[in-house]
Amino acid sequence: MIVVHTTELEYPWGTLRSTNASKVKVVLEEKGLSYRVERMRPGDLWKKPAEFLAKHPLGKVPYIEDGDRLIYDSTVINEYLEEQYAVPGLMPSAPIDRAAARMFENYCDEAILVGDLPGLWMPYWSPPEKRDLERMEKSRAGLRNRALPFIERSLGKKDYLCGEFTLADVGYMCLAMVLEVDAFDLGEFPGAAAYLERLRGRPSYLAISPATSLAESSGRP
Ligand SMILES: N[C@@H](CCC(=O)N[C@@H](CS)C(=O)NCC(=O)O)C(=O)O
Repeated sequence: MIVVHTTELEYPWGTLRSTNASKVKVVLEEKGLSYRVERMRPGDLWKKPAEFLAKHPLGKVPYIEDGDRLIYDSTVINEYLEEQYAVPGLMPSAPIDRAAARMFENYCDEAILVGDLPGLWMPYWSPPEKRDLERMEKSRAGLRNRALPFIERSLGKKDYLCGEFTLADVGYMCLAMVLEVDAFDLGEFPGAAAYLERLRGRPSYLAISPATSLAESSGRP
């Protein structure tokens, strides 16, 4: 059984999860693999005790253990899962289409998960009175100026970024998760709104949905 190491906590405003680790949970669910979630205390994520650094040299989540194999970095893990557990396949077959899927994933990692999303997401790990509202508003503006027009443009009339659901869409499911907690107004972006709702409708989203408790999202047998 695969073990996913991550950080997840329940709050009155929903269950919050590491965005990068959520990418991995979605792929494990999409592939129907058996896995178990091991949750690290957020304090350890920042203090980086030696036993944690021994597993992930950067002291980040996610990392997975698949038997005696240890793999870190959500993109690397998902590529590993795709190659090791090939059915159902989550990548297009032609090299140029595979490159397109990787570019969409790279955009999500850099412009969203590292770029504009943390400023909106991190404050939710604190009570409302301790949140930096200015930082949150700046992040929302960043998403409106960059990622959301990109999604709108890239989708065109397609249901998913590469036509069918692929690894390209997985990171955007984490955007869907954060914007659900934030009740973000997507009125200006009807294509992106429909896309994010489509992603929320996939059964794999239940493993990362803010409405799913920790007890209900600890893995699959
Ligand atoms: N590129 C890495 C990024 C991992 C990452 O930044 N994870 C966050 C949680 S979502 C983390 O562990 N942050 C703690 C830190 O940066 O020290 C991946 O995709 O796995």
